[in-house]
Amino acid sequence: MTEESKKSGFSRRSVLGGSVLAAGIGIMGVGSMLPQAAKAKERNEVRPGDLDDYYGFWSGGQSGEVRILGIPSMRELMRIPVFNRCSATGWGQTNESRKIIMENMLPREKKFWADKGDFPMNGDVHHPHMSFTDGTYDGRFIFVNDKANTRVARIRCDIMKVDKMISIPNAADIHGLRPQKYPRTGYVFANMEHRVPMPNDGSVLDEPGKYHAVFTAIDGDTMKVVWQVMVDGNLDNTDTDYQGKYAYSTCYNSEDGVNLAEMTSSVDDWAVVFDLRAIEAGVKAGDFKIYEGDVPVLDGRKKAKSNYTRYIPIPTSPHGINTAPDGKYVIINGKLSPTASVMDLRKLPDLFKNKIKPRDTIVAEPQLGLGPLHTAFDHKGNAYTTLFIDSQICKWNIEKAIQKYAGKKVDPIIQKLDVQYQPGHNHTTMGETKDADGQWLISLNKFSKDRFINVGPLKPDNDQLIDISGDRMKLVEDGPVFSEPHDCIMLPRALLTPLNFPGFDNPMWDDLKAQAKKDGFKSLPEASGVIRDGNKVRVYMYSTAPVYSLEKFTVKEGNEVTIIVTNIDDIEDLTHGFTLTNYGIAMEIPPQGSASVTFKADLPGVHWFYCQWFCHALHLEMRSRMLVEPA
Ligand code: CUK
Ligand code: CUA
Repeated sequence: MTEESKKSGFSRRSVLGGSVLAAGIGIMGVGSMLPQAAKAKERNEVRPGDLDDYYGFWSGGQSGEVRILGIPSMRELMRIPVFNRCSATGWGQTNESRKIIMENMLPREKKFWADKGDFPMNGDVHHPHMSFTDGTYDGRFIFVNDKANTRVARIRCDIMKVDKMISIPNAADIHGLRPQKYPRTGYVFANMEHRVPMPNDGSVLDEPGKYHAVFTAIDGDTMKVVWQVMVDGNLDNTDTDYQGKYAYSTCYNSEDGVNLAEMTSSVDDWAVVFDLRAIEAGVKAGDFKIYEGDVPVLDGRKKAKSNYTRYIPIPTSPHGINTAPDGKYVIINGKLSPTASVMDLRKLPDLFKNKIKPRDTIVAEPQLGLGPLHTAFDHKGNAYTTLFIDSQICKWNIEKAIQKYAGKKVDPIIQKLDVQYQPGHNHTTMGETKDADGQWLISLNKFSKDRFINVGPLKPDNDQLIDISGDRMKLVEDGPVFSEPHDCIMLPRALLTPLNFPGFDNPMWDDLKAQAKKDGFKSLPEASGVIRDGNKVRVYMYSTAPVYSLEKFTVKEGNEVTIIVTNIDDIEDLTHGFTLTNYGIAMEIPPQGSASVTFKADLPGVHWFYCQWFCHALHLEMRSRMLVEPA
């Protein structure tokens, strides 16, 4: 309680709670006389059995995962393990997931991880973005960054599983991430935030001039890094245009500092603009150096005076950078400055021809409030900016902000809405595509404080749903979430048609299919039996509710055992599992799919394995035995 509220005997909470309670009693008084169905449906209400209008894909922050939500219900529908180890599905333990996670690690990482359990089991996902075709979502992939371990992963949207994961060379972490919007993705751009010496071999500590950041372009189809550009300062967030010509990133720490005082000493930082055609031409012309991983690194630093980059001064420490759906404007959010800077994309060709000065590309700089972090858009030319320090969303009009900057007496601010509390990202339905529809806005708030019953020192974040279909923003729902979604995207459900069966043609099982053939089986779904190959034992079985095809099998202590389970049930929603008791092993086997796991049989005795996904009235009986004979 604040001093003032103590005196009055009211806290903000008790006042709010009181009014909600009073309103509730009022409704109950009337409601008790009316049949339940007569109550009008709220616009965000999704009644039992009804389906949501939108898919939401949420980053999972330091949980390392991605989550699928239904909007507007805010129900969490599914989790997609990405950079985390998943107890339920075996992600990070099955041979198939381990191959995806490890095959594109850098040689130095493979060496570092070889004796430590093979790969990092954590991640920090900030930015989930779908692939685009012609300026709008195409439903193929979702790309995510791992700030913690310098990785980028790709989720296949037909089966909602990761199919590629890569480490970014010459970088120390990956923060901002965006796919190219036009003509298609194409490039996926990834920002390195924390500058390190290059090469980072331990010989340099306090020589900031030797620290660098790189801007990375990944081919979204092959998931190979195609080029990098070295820049001054560090790189925070990034976005792309609707013409396929430019990408741009915010930069704080233009001072090249290595501590807080140094990083925030200058009044100006900048946005860096990348000219994609010039960079491609530079790669072709051989104007690059190779440091790590055979990736051409071009010099886009100021002193190189190249045509690859331009640096646009922005008040200190800008953060989010968001292209408006009209394809004309980019909003650069001030963070430490109470302003947002509006960059006009149509001025970039002249900037690169040096016909205008960098600041000439800025056509508005409205005062929005304290701590502008990210901006979302509707289809009517309005912007919605999160104000972290003010705990508000500011709705403002871009054209009016431009008119005001030009000297007209207009007020671009339309409304400020309190959110609870301290918003980071926000996002509108389809708001990062040319098809923004102005229906819903999500405010991803970093603190929930008193909004939910207390669950201890670690409290959920609060993702709030805001109805933006009318003239005024209206807060309609609180959504508690586990740490710590940074960002999300929302798209109409008609844009996605996920499969009910992954299908055996999924390349994920190519290795298993080939091995099953070699082991003499007609096909993977028909494989059942034990193959002994020296110290290696491969145990094939299929599962069909409620049994595994093997009732028991025997191995010797010390054998390297690979279990290959194929789920031949062809009923949707009929997942089986394989949990090997006291061996720390569990995996999901999707209908019409396989999974495999390898372990050392070093614990003699009878060990039951059972199915952990409820699949049948006799699900509890779905279990068999492994006998490990002592050596
Ligand atoms: S960042 Cu977290 S609030 Cu990593 Cu996109 Cu701005
Ligand atoms: Cu199969 Cu439970």
